[in-house]
Amino acid sequence: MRIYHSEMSKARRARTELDGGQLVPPWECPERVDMILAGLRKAGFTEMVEPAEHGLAPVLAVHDADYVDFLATCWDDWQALGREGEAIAWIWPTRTMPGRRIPSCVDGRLGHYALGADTSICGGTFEAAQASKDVALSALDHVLATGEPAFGLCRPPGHHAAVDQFGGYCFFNNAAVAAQRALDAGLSRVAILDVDFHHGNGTQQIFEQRSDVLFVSIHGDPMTCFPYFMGHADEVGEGEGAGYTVNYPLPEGTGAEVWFHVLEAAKERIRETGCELLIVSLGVDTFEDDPISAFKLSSDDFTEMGRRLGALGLPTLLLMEGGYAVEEIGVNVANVLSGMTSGVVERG
Ligand code: OKP
Ligand code: ZN
Repeated sequence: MRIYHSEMSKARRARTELDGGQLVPPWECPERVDMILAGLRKAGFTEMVEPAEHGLAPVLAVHDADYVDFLATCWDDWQALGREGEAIAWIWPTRTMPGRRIPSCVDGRLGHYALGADTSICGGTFEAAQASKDVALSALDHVLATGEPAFGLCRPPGHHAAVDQFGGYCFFNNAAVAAQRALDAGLSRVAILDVDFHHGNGTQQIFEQRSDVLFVSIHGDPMTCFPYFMGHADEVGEGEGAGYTVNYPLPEGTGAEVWFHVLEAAKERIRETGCELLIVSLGVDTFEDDPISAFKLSSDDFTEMGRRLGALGLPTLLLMEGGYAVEEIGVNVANVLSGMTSGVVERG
């Protein structure tokens, strides 16, 4: 399987994340990229490819132009104020104080465009986000041209990024950008299956009123898990999109037996909806030793995940999302890819 990745993904090296009342080094670190590449090489994957530049047009097809402009200018605006730390949102329009205008100053704009305080903006963030969507788009081009699966080693991840908000380590929604591009290239319907531990709130928000992208997510119950305010089972899409959003929240502590049972239900929804392309938001933070998540999949379970995903028999684009057990992230990702390329196709 072809692996797309970019050295520019490592241009974002944030120093601070607000976590449990403290500023800690971010869990989402550039070392993840090298550990994944090392794991893939060790598993025998040799075809590593740098992405082609795709520009901002595919990003602007799903994200708001003012939001993209904010990401492009935020760090310079912040630095112009002589600030020492990284740019972190700290006040928001809220239920009792709905913001009706977008502030002009950077602190106000941060509150408007951020969905949480966990993710700081630092130098290199915009460049890394651009590299990440180029990785997704180049991997998509390969899948569309060949029908073969491809892996986009996206970093930073994307599934929390909404039409005009960043957070949860995400800036551009790589899976959404790729899905829209596939539709613009002529496909009629695309499935995005999000297996990251955290609910893909951004992907859901981008597509929840549409029927041309089926969004299916298996994740920690938002009653106790980030991002807390989206991902319940009764969120099923709206208007034209009714029935095209499918959420499977699961309790903390969920292990392989239940998780794979739910995966088969998710696959059935994808089969019956008639999708021409499968995009997998591939977080491996469902791993039992993940430091910020709470499912119990083993490294071997990721091989089984790949086999079961491959059994759908659809052209498949795998895009990296989360995974913070850095020592094991390489083997876990490699196992998904190995499982996918080794499997037998089931009949739908
Ligand atoms: C991103 B992805 C830990 C802080 C959590 C947000 C988690 C973002 C997960 N206490 N920060 O879905 O893997
Ligand atoms: Zn996650």
